[in-house]
Amino acid sequence: MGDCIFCKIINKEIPSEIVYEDEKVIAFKDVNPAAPIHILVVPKKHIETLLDVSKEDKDLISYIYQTINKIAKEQKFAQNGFRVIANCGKDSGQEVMHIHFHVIGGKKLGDKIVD
Ligand code: DGP
Repeated sequence: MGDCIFCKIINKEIPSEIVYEDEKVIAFKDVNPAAPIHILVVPKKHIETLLDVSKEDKDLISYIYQTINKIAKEQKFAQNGFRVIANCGKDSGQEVMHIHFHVIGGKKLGDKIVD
């Protein structure tokens, strides 16, 4: 959609370090990494927040997790483990209003999910 930064990345109007792409999803390195591995997995369909996910997105959401699985194996961090985070709305600090899944790893992560 017009001003969405992730739509611009999808449309290659803004450069990014893409690690995976197909017709349904794109995955690229987070510009501000929280860990050695920090990849954002993003559906190409513009969905603003997790609250906007509907029944028609059933296959897409499953596909996103299958893609995360594939990337983790290809990039060899599946074995060591990783964390997936999806922020939604104000209290979560969601900055980009296009759903995305943070895939974080490459080190032993803290045992608290939130601080
Ligand atoms: P969230 O708070 O869940 O909305 O996280 C948005 C993430 O997107 C944040 O970790 C930084 C990242 N990000 C924002 N703009 C860009 C960009 O232009 N390029 C890349 N690669 N990442 C971005």
